[in-house]
Amino acid sequence: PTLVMNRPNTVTAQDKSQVINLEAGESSQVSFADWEKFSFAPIRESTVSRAMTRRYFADMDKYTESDVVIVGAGSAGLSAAYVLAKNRPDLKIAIIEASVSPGGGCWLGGQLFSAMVLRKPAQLFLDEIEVAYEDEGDYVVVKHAALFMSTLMSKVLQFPNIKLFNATAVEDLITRRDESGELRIAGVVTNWTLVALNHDTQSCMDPNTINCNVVLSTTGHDGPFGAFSAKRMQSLRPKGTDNSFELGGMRGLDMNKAEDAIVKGTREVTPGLVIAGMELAEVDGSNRMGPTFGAMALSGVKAAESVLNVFDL
Ligand code: AHZ
Repeated sequence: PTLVMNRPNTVTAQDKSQVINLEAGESSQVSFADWEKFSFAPIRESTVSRAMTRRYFADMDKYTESDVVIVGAGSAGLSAAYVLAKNRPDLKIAIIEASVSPGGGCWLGGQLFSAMVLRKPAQLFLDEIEVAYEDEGDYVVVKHAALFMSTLMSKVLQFPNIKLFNATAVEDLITRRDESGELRIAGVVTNWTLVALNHDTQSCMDPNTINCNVVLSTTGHDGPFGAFSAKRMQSLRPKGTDNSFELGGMRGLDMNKAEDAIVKGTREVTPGLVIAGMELAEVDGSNRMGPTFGAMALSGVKAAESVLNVFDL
């Protein structure tokens, strides 16, 4: 049998005699049986540039007024994005991820091990996104964390109302004072991550902005890139002032306490800003849970609910 690629997307095995073997571009089939006759459809280099840049700038134009901006494409952020986009196809959702490669700390189960543990009832989220697992009673095991992350990411990226801007960092928050004088988060200030990392070495690299109704921050626990919005809120409302925003600081590891606390605590922490995932441990001073991922998925689910509550819908 010869492998035949029927355009688009379906791959079937067929007997070589059934394959009409024409030049690519002229046929609805490409046979891998005869590489001598193989060639790609022609293209001009500028066409490739335009194909990318036209779409990117159209997306920038479209999402500069978003309904929701999710900061950080780790397990909590992407779980929230999935639930939000699935339930509310009318909302425009921008995901801003500082790294070139989205996924955060969810490519391995822990240390350098592959298998990923999720305590029940987080298996319900795996059922929803159709990731297989072994049932071990109180917990389930996915054979590779990358299977969870790649499946989740692939589903998120297919929603028409989501745009992921990766290699882009949120470097500040847009703030407003409402009539009562309370600070409200009204969007994010962005820059290419490579630019954000070079503000000390170059001048005049002003940022860009995205306005939105609600920011969902899921930037992980404190580190070079972590806990971004929590730390910015602390500096916007410093200790000793009225209405100060103080950070509890993430505590040591306690799986049992940590996972419940993160899911229960996921909320709008200040008007216009919902915080979920491990960034919340820095706000509330809750424990870390280490290599068990159920709380990240379900904190994402609860964050989606909190975001919709901000809209009062
Ligand atoms: O690159 C970051 C990562 O992909 C991204 N990020 C951070 N700051 C950003 C900024 N602008 C844009 N200013 C930013 N993106 O946020 C993502 C965070 O992903 P994560 O996997 O670190 O966070 P999470 O809360 O989804 O999952 C954390 C999982 C746990 S628990 C744990 C422990 O207890 O030890 N450790 C990890 C990694």
